[in-house]
This record gives sequence, C-alpha cells and structure tokens, in this order.
Amino acid sequence: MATKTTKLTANHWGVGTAEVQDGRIVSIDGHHDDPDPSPINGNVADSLNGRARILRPAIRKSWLDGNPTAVARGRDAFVEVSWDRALDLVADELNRVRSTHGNEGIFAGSYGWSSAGRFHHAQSQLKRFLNTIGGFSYSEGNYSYNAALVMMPYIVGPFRQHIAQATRWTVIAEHSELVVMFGGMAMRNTQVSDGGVGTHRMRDNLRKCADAGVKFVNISPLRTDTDAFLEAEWKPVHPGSDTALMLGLSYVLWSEGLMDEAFLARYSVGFDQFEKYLSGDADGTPKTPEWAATHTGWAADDVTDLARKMAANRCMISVAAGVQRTDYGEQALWMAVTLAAMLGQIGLPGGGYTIGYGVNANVGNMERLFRWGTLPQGKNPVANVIPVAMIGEMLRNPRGNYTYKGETRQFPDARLVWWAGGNPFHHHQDLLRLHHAFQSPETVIVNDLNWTSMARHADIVLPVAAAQERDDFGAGKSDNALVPMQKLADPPGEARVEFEIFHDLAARLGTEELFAEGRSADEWLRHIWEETREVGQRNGVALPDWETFHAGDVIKLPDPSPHQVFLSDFRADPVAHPLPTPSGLIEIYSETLAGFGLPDCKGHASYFAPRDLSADEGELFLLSGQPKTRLHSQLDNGAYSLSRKIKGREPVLIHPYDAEVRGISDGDVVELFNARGRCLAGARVTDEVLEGCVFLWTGAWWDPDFDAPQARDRHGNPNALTHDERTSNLSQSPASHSARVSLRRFEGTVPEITVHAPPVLYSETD
Ligand SMILES: Nc1nc2c(c(=O)[nH]1)N[C@H]1C(S)=C(S)[C@@H](COP(=O)(O)OP(=O)(O)OC[C@H]3O[C@@H](n4cnc5c(=O)[nH]c(N)nc54)[C@H](O)[C@@H]3O)O[C@H]1N2
Ligand SMILES: Nc1nc2c(c(=O)[nH]1)N[C@H]1C(S)=C(S)[C@@H](COP(=O)(O)OP(=O)(O)OC[C@H]3O[C@@H](n4cnc5c(=O)[nH]c(N)nc54)[C@H](O)[C@@H]3O)O[C@H]1N2
Ligand SMILES: [Mo]
Repeated sequence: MATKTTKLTANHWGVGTAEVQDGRIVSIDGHHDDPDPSPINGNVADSLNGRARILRPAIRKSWLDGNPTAVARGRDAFVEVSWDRALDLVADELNRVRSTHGNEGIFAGSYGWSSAGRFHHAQSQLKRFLNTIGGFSYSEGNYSYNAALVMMPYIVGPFRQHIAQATRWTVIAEHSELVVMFGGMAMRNTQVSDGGVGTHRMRDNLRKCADAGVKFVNISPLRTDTDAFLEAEWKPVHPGSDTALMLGLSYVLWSEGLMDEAFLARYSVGFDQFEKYLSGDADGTPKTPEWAATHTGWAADDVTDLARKMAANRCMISVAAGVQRTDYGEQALWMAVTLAAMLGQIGLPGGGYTIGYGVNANVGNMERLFRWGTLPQGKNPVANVIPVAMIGEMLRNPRGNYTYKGETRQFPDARLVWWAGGNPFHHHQDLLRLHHAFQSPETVIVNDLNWTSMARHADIVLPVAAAQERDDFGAGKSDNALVPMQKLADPPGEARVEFEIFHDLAARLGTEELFAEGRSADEWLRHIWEETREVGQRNGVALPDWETFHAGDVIKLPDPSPHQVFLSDFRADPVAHPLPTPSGLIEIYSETLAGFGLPDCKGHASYFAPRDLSADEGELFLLSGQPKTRLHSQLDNGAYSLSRKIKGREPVLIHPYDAEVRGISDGDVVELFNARGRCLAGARVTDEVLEGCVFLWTGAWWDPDFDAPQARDRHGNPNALTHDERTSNLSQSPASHSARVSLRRFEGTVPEITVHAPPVLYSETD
C-alpha cells in the first residue's frame, strides 16, 4: 500500500510542506503558519523530476577525445562515465593545474544562489575542499547590489548594515506620510530571501501602511512594481535617469529655501562643493526641474510639486537595488543620500532614506538574532580576488590590469574554472560574448542538478542532489526561523550530495582528514546544530537537541529590533555614534573618491547619461527584473514557471503603442535584437510598462541556435541582449538594467525550445 507522508523543507522562497508518496514528491505547499506563502513551491516537483536532470557524471566529448577545440564548449555532446572515472579526471586536472600554474590558476569564485541549507551549501563545500589543497582565485561582491556594497562605505557606512538596520515597515506605517520609491517595491521580489524565509511579512506590513493612510509614489518604468492595494501614484521615469530626477528635486529644495541647513551643518560634510554643481556654477548647467525633465520624461512642474511635498511631509525615500544595477548606478545611491540629507529627516522615525527595500522578504521586516552554525570554509592561501561581474573580462585578459576601488589590480590567469551552485549563463550579461570567453580555460568543471546553459559549457559535469533530496537545516541569512530540512526523495540516477563528492576527491588528493575531520555528513549536521545551540544559549535562547528539532516543526525566534529606525543613534548624537566614514559624517563630498580621479565617479553625486554604445543599440529601453514565477534560472522548467510562458517563450511586456506601430499583437512571438545579440520572446501587450520601454523577465534558460544570426536565443533570456560594461571603474558592478533593443514580430517558423532536455549524451561503451 502507498504510504503518504508530510515533510518539511526550506527554500530561498520559504518553508515548504511536502506531500511525499513512495519516495516521490507529490506536491509542495507553503507552511500553514505563513500568511503569504510563495507559489514558487509549485515548480519543485516537476523540475526535480524533469528531463533536464543530470543523472550521471559526464565529460565533454571533444575534451575526452583529446581534441578539446574540435567542438566549442556549449555546443558539444557529452559522454556519461562512472563516478570513479569522473573524479579521477578531476583530481588529475587539479594536480596538473596547480603544479604548472599554482593554485591561483584555479578560479572557483563560483557565484550564485545555489540552495538553502546550512551544511550542504554548494560554494561552502567547494571552497572548503579547495582550501585543503592550497586554495583558489575567487570573486567578491554580488550581482544584486554590488554598487551599493562598494559605494556606501565611502559616504555613510557598510551596506549590509543598511539592510539589517533598515527602518521597519511597522515604523513607517506609524510615522511616515509619504514614501517615494525609486524602482518601486515589487511584491514579487519579496517572496525570496537568501537561505530562507520563515514568515512572509511584507504584504501585511505594507497593508498596515496603506491602512494608516501613508501615500506612495512609484517612480519606476513598471506600474506593477507596486501592488494595487498600495494605491501608489505611478510616475514612470526613463531607466537610468533617477539621478537627474533627484538632482531636479534637490534644486527645488535649494532654490525655494526648503532644505534643512542645520541638519547639513551638523551631520554632513561637503554640501558646498555639491552646491556648485547643483547651481550650475561648476559646469554651467543648473540642475533645474526643467533640466531634470529633459532627462527623465517628467514635466518640470511635477518635479517641483514632488519636491515640495517631500519637504512638507515625513518622507521616506526608498531606492530599489535594481536602480543601481544600471550604468553609473553608484550615483543614484549617492544622490538619494544627498537628497535625504537636504530634507534633514535621516534618523527620524519614518523619514530619511533606505536602499534595498524589496530586495528580499526581510529588509525592513526582520533582523537576524545571532549567527547560525555553518560549515567552516577554512583559509584560502591565494589572495587574488576579482569583482564578481568581471568574470568575462578575467577570461578574456589573463594577467590583464583593471581598476577597482581606486586601485590597479591584476587578473589571475585562470586555467581551470569550477562552478558549483551558480549559473553565469543566467546571471552574467552579453551571453554570446561570455560563450566565447568560456572557450579559453583549459578545464571547466560544473556541479549542478540540471543541464543548465552553464553545465553545457563544462568539460566535466558532476550531478548533485537537490536541497529536497538531503537532510539539513535551513536558517536564512537575514531571517529568524530555523527550519528542519527532511529529505523528501532520493536523488535521481547517480546524483550525489556534494559532501560525498568532495570527500571522495579529498581522499584521492590526500586531504581527507583535513576536509572531513573524521565526520560523516550526519555527524557534521549534528556538529553544526550543536554550534547553533551554543550561540543560542549565549543569547538566552534554548534550542532542542538535533533529533527533536529535525523531526519537529519550524522554530521561530523574535526580531531583536522591531522598532528599528535607521541611523537614529547617529542622529541622536553624531559624536558618540559617528559613521564609519573618514569624517564620521555623511559625505556629500568625498575627498577619498575625488582623490581616485575617476572619469565616472567624481567627488560628489553627479549625473552621467546612460551609455550609448553603438549605432545598432536599438530604440527601446530593455529592463530585465527578477521573475515572479521562479528564483532566477532555478525551476524554469517547473509547472508554475511554464504556465506563464507564451508559446513556450518568456513573456516580454510591451506598451500598446510600441506594439501597434510594429504590428505586434498580444501572444505573438517577437524577436528582440541589438548589436550584441537577439532572442525570441512572447509578446504581452500591456500599459503597465512605460512607452518606449520593454520588460523581459530574467531566468529563461539561454537556448542559443548557433545556426541562426547572432546565435539567436529561442527562449527569451534578456542577457542575450544586455551589455557587459560595468557601472563604473570604481565598483565594476553589473549594469544589466541599462540596455537598448529593437523589436519586431517574428515571421519565421517558431523553433522548439531545446534547453529543457539534455544535450546529446553517449555512454562510454558506445
Ligand atoms: N539581465 C539581468 N541579469 C541579472 C539580473 C538582472 O536584474 N537582470 N539580476 C542578477 C542578480 S540580482 C542575481 S543574484 C543573479 C542570480 O544568478 P544565480 O544565483 O547564478 O542564478 P540561479 O539561477 O539561482 O543559479 C543557481 C544555480 O545553482 C544550482 N543549484 C541549486 N542548488 C544547488 C546545489 O545544491 N548544488 C549545486 N552545485 N548547484 C545547485 C541551480 O540549479 C542553478 O543552476 O542574476 C543576475 N543577473
Ligand atoms: N520571485 C523572485 N524574487 C526575487 C528573485 C527572484 O529571482 N525571483 N531574486 C532576488 C534577488 S537575488 C534580488 S537581488 C532581488 C532584486 O530586487 P530588486 O533589485 O529590487 O529587483 P529588480 O527586479 O532588479 O528591480 C526592481 C525594479 O526596478 C525597476 N528599474 C530598473 N531600472 C530602473 C531605473 O533605472 N530606474 C528606476 N526608477 N527603476 C528601475 C524595474 O522596473 C524593476 O522592476 O530580488 C530577489 N527576489
Ligand atoms: Mo540578487
């Protein structure tokens, strides 16, 4: 008789309650305690059992044949081999590369979200293993808010503190009168938080704001960047022009005597240098509302009106992380701080600014109580670290120089590249260019669940178990829920958990003891749980033993600072609580940044128009935000994700006017193209997007047709079109929201999507 059981699992998109029957997942729903569970759960069962799962270790055919350039990476067939054979090859390659080029020749930055779980975390496992054999080159920062990570310490303080100490939404409900949101507050993004979310609080907290009568202004090219219940005023802006708009707002405050001079004097430095730029004394261009209007698409009077309202009300300025994922994205951040300082409400309940609301489920809703136990990664003796979004540059220019944080640095010469838990053919820009860059390493190794576009660019592919196929526990990086992860099903085929894979490799390389310290996976889990219990005890929180916890329900700990007001200490006493900047104050002008002498980041916030890269750039702005129906590229082949596609393509939002002049109807297959690439997508004609702007969700697996012009992507991946320039020489951050494209109806035969099925596979005996 079939036995049905209910088990718990933790995902980045929340706690899942799974129905399991005969070792297979039947369905996954949210936890009954969660007021707003994520429908992304609806993808899991199909995706885990999908055709794209990697079932056996596989080696790229030409590479195995000893003629690695015969067929390009990303186009080749694979040969399935035994685990012993695959791991022998990996060990040989590691030995060859480190003896000829040193450990710096191994690049294992391996950026990506992988999956939840404190122990079976792909990057931690990979890095711990590589540290036992002498280390590796790596990357720092992220694709999410890298410009903020680099920029904020110069002008206010570390960005992670901004997020952790963001003013709580409950405080906003009580005290704010107006919330001005650059980049909106997309509810779809608040489904997710790195490492997991116990309770989705955002919707209820925003409802409290709406019920309290707080007014919202959504300054974004997309109306649905706020949910209807907020009744936000939609004031769309041209992508990349937020800095110009904020300058126009500042000009009104300045010229109408609405700025808080006492605040500026006490809490900031350098307003006078900025003032010369604002007034036009420095460059002959006063940043008037009329000037702002020419860059933003706003009417000058609307700029004036909004500035006056901001000065007359308790006003929170919110800047979505997406706004800094643009050309010169640092400037909008600096300008938001400058504008908020001029208003003088920083540190007051419901006033000031926050960068990063909406970037995950927890910002403004929860802060972690203490550090959870985790698998230690060990020490990396190799010091070469690149900014994460320079992966393409690094592959193209081994030992080349680049500028970063005011320094000149040198890329490593990466001979072997190893990716576990991330997908550069999802996250990076200009994928055709990346495809060419990925031809240069000698060896590429990928651990993944699925035949993603990245796995297809590997020489050695190692199939791994999914989060739902292993015992672990989840505890989000910014969350306060501890979630038992109970293995729901066995991994398919010969897929294995990463700990076992690295354990076997360490045995081949003589570092088994260093890697495993004599513990099995189960013993490590208990060890890490004990560590969590100990930190809990030190913080006055009693946690049960492993058996009780792992067989039980979610444990929820309280928010340590439910009434948090960002920078309230600093406001109360800037001498006792100085900011960690050189002056201890908000740096409206930064000597440090001015001293770098960069062309694209001056000593104060400045407007630079988005790049105009070539004549074939295209006439429409292209935006590419996070998908509602999945997490990045994860679960793209799940039922919920597939249900929203149009003729199998990713939907692209097109304004009715832009559609009409091109003869495009809702539901048509369209082709987007520019100088770099092209892709197909499904037309969704809607006035929720600004005219002149199209919006294509990220995450459709890149499915290049190498026989078509520019290897046209069949599926609708925006990174077929985005550029691989970074925000600036200061932070070298991704600028994926700044691209332009042309659009037409696709007239040819619509090709099948091939990327959700495996590549051509042989077995070694064929
Ligand atoms: N155009 C454009 N591009 C963007 C963005 C944008 O706004 N526009 N946003 C950017 C942002 S903010 C981000 S964070 C990145 C996200 O980029 P990524 O984090 O790279 O995207 P994911 O799809 O989450 O990739 C995770 C991969 O890990 C695999 N995986 C899951 N669990 C495991 C595991 O246990 N072990 C192993 N080995 N693998 C596992 C999944 O199958 C998947 O292939 O994308 C960026 N790219
Ligand atoms: N469901 C789901 N949720 C997610 C993720 C996911 O993959 N799926 N990914 C998570 C991750 S890793 C991250 S980093 C966060 C990202 O969180 P965000 O960075 O906040 O999200 P984005 O979707 O990149 O951008 C938000 C909005 O900014 C607007 N925008 C873009 N460019 C501009 C501009 O120049 N000016 C203005 N004013 N607006 C602009 C776009 O309309 C876009 O919808 O989301 C997280 N949440
Ligand atoms: Mo992100």
